[in-house]
Amino acid sequence: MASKQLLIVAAVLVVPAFAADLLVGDDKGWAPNVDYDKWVHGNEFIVGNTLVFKYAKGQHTVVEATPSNFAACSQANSLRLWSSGEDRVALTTSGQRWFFCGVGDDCAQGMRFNVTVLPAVKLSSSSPPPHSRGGSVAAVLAASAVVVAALLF
Ligand SMILES: [Cu+2]
Repeated sequence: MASKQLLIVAAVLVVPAFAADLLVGDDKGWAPNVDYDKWVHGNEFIVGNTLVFKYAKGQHTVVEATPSNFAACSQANSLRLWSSGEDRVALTTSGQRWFFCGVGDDCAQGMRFNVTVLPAVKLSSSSPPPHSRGGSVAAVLAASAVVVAALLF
């Protein structure tokens, strides 16, 4: 009985390290007048995560663009476009990606950001893990601690 509950707790702690939904802008969502640079710096983007853009459908869009088109807020030759109001963008490969709103002059007003997606954690890797992987490892250790605590008590 108790062990089942604790297994669930452990799973909740472990899963976000590998397949977290990242709500763009947190509680402010995808909207004007949000500091997305700050949001990006406060998050960790790892292969397997999914960006979730939430906004009133019709008021904004999500455009994925090349760096130069991102800099110019240009939708010419955009890579992808989403407009559902709750767009899920899976981060399937490592590297940089660029997003902006394609409605009005929202992009020019700052409704845009770019992210660097890091490779998924490889525990077997022989190279020292970069600083950014610390959070994921900590989550796994925290989950392990919960399991150990469960066994002791
Ligand atoms: Cu917009």
